[in-house]
Amino acid sequence: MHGPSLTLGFEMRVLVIIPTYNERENVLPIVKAVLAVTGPDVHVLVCDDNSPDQTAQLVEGLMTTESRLHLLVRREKQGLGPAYLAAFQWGLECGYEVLVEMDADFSHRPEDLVKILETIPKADFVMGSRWIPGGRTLNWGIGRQMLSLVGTRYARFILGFPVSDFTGGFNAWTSRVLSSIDLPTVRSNGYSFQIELKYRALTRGFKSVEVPILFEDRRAGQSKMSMRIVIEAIYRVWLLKLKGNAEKLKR
Ligand SMILES: Nc1nc2c(ncn2[C@@H]2O[C@H](COP(=O)(O)OP(=O)(O)OP(=O)(O)O)[C@@H](O)[C@H]2O)c(=O)[nH]1
Ligand SMILES: [Mg+2]
Repeated sequence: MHGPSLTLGFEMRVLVIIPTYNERENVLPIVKAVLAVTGPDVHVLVCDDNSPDQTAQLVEGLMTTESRLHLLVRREKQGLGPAYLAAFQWGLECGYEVLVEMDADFSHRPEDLVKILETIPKADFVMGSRWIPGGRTLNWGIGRQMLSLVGTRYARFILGFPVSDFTGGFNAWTSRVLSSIDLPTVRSNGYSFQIELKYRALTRGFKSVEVPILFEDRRAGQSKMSMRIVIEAIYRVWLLKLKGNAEKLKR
């Protein structure tokens, strides 16, 4: 269904992290799709916030036959940022060399995961982008498209790095980036989490590449997008900029 399995032209232990909150319709199909397009060096970690819809129990069921699948369950829903921080820490402690962020709802396509992983040898981190030639969104209303585009332009203008999709959440990070950007001090929760990680990596001089992706609106399950997430992104970008300026002055 998703084309040939990925044979990476390099040996690296890869962990694809899928955060979930009430994703019972999506979780097993997305995990199986990722495992199907990748080889033995690529593992999956589902990071669930104790979803009341039993998402984690479904994953546990598949783990009995799938050794490349792992599960991290947290006590309660705390937002995307804290879930990723816990998952990154888990992955780094286990010695994975590439850690990928990927949504459960099929907005991030397994075929684009292959493209992103093939690009990782050329960079310290790779960003999936909806807003470069070859990238696009599908079935997203004009409101969501404008929000995403305006959000990314806003972050780019204030932070001053030429990133085309600052809020995008389909990214691959080498362990050398994640171990040097002081993850325990990251406070962002929603979209601004993606902006903050990218900004921290870029200000430390890490090399990035953007890969075009097709982002399709979720087919099943409930959206967790909220006005709170948007407002957080608006003010966090300024906090990041002010902190960045203060650090420059100290040097
Ligand atoms: N562990 C955890 N996962 C979360 C949380 N919030 C969202 N997620 C997951 O993070 C991924 C992205 O969230 P989405 O709800 O798809 O956010 P979005 O793509 O901006 O919006 P929609 O697709 O419209 O819902 C999905 O896999 C969610 O299940 C959370 O608080 N904890
Ligand atoms: Mg989504």
